[in-house]
Amino acid sequence: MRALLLILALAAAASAAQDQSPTAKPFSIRAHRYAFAPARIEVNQDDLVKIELRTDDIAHSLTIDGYRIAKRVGPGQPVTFEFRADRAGTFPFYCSLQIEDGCRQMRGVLVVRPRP
Ligand SMILES: [Cu+2]
Repeated sequence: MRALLLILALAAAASAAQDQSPTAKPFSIRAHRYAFAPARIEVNQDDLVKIELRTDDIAHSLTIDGYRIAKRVGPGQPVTFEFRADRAGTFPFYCSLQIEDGCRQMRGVLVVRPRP
């Protein structure tokens, strides 16, 4: 009897967790000399953000200090990464690989809309 109650409790917890599961938000971002496309991504707080980053020219990075993210990408070697947008706000991102001066101009912004 106790085992049955435990199973019911676990099932209820699992379905509750599923109800609250955030929407996965996929983005494809291309880094190139000297910009990101798109340069602005908008998500809702707690979304699971999935970014596929690629470049066709030289190595770049996508660095979001506010989320402690720094991903390097090389030509022909796309990288995919995920993070939970758990803090609302406007977070600049940039290319931290400044092999070429132009990379200093590579700027973008992550906007995380606060949950209602
Ligand atoms: Cu760059």
